[in-house]
Amino acid sequence: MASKRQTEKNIIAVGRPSLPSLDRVTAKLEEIWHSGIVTNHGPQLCAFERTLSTKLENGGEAIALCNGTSALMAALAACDLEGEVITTPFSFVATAHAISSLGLTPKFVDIDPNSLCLDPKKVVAAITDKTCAILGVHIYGNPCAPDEFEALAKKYGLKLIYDAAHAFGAMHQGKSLVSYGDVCALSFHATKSFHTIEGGAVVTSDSQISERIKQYRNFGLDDHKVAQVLGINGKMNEIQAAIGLLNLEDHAENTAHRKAVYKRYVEELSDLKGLKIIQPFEGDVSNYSYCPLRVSADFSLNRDRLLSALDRRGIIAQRYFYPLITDMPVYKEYAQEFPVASKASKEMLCLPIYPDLSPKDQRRVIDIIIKIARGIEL
Ligand code: T4K
Repeated sequence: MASKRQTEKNIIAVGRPSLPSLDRVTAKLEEIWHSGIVTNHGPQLCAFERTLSTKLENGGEAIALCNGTSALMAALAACDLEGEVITTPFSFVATAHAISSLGLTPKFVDIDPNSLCLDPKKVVAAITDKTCAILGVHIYGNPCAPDEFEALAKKYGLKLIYDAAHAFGAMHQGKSLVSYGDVCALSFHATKSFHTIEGGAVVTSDSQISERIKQYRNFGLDDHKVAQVLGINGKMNEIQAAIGLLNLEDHAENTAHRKAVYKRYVEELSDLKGLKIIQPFEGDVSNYSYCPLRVSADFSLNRDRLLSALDRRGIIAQRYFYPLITDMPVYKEYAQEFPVASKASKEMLCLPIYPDLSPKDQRRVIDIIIKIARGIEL
């Protein structure tokens, strides 16, 4: 939750939602008010899903839901799974919650040290006859080995589901990241580079999966309003969809601003010993949602002390993701050694990045880090 302090002036937060101008929002609200339809698959939602499906360019269908967690649950439910789902401990806890809340068992596997996503070699070693699916996460919008996992899923007859909460607009080898896997789930939370305030979507090219998702998000009801399967109320309302339509119009421009912010960090911080910004791999296109900085042992402060030093100066970076999911009390039965994930969890720090971050404020962040690196300010 955003603390009171994060809403104070002069605080530089890790992110700020890109908001369409109020006059455009007002025009949309007037449309909605005149229609009298505020939820349950109204005209805004239909227009949003249509535009989104075209924009994502994967030839599949985008189905909007009320948030990314419901989208993940819907994606898993639509695959009709039973048994163990292999996933990463280095993610937001919603990844594991979606698995557990459907009565499936998460099986956590360590990550790759470069991508910080699930490591395909370690996944192979973890597959058993109980495994039904792999749930990879495109951490910070970087691809979770899509080609390797597609091959693995085919070889072992597993479903491949992607948590693409961070991946809207990101590309791998010329293809949208949402094209990979049987189904993938996006988050459109306000902290994401594209958002609907709260919201999410499932993207799939499999028509059977998409029909199941539509039923799941609407209490499991069929066209005669009779529940055929277990479902939830996962519907996105008309105001969320309208904000989505407006934000889609602004998305390219917002991404260009994010990219400029990201590039300035790379230019200014890359030479500092012990600091490394995670950069897109060759052939990948980032959405610049995050600016993930690795603070290794040869930096003058450890990650947590750097976090506090920034915080004391009004800069709120975030430890995405600390603690590991398997170190949280709710998942304590799965606690074990994940050396690569554990190191990442202690070293990664996401720096402020958003389209409206002014060059002056970014300068403040950069100057403090440079001074700390030189031992001038601690
Ligand atoms: N899978 C993955 C991999 C995910 O990362 C997430 C969500 C999900 C699944 C589930 O999707 P959703 O069900 O959430 O759609 C945030 C978000 O709440 C969460 O959506 C997100 N991941 C997670 C990584 O981060 P916090 O706790 O970091 O947010 P908070 O409130 O501290 O906000 C961060 C900064 O943004 C603050 O410093 C202030 C600023 N802010 C925030 C909000 C909400 C604003 O300026 N305005 C705002 O309205 O969790």
